[in-house]
Amino acid sequence: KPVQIIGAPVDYGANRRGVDMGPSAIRYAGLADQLAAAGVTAIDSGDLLVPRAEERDPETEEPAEGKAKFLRETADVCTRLADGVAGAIADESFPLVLGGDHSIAMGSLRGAARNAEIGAIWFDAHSDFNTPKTSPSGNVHGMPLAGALGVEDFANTEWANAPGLSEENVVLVGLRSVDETETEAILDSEVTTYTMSDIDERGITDVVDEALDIATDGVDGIHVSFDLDWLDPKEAPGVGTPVRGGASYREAHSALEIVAERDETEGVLRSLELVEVNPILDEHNETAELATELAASALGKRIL
Ligand code: DIR
Ligand code: MN
Ligand code: MN
Ligand code: MN
Repeated sequence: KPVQIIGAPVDYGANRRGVDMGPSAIRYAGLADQLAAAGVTAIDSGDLLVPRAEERDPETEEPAEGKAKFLRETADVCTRLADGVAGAIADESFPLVLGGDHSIAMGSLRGAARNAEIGAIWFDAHSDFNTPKTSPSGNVHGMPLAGALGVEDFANTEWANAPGLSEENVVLVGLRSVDETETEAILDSEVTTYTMSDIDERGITDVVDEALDIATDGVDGIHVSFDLDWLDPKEAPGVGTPVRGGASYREAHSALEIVAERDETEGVLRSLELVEVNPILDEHNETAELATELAASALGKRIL
């Protein structure tokens, strides 16, 4: 299956800080070569057109209550991204979405879930389970999982909801920064969570194996959403909200190699996204480089 690269140069989800340059940085870091090394054919469909944040008013009329900066703009991009992802799948290619901040995951998930039941694995330091009402920051990159699942005030936000995605098939891996406002919603939901402590105790292979069992149970395929801040900031300094104590370089590769192995035997992987690479905060583009390597691991690159 050919891979279709879709760039989403979005930085509405947090205060403008350079994450919109992520797709360029990842391509510049050698994505095409890495994908070739993984033995996959790639078509690059370029970047979605994203209006400059500076030319937009971050205030938005909806939602009636709460705060979510650039929600209108996010809705517009996510709607087009959903079409792109669904279109790639309909064309029998594999969507590889490059962020941009994590708000774009609502578009990816909605697209991947079009005419399908899907699961999702969320590799992230954060749970991204805030809503406009609960968010302490108003940054939409802290909300996409709640949006896709239609949690609380997102219940009727059609552009954000992915009806084919059920909570029972959603797994968060490697949590270490959860807002108080998110905790109750997560515990009230049917999603499965693994914190960094779970990885410490059980090891990455065991955790990811179990995450795959849960995410793939009874669905047509899974979406893997990979926030680069899942890794420890020593490995991935080029992210907007680094949190100490993250996954190591080897754990990250191992996690995605396990995903690739499961995909080889069971064909479970439906779409993949890599988000939150910020070249302005990075050191010599190393986080973007890491993203290219991780894409290759997820898509089946092997040492021998
Ligand atoms: C925080 C940060 N929980 C918020 N979220 C981040 O703003 O809602 N998600 N950084 O990736
Ligand atoms: Mn995130
Ligand atoms: Mn994060
Ligand atoms: Mn984020």
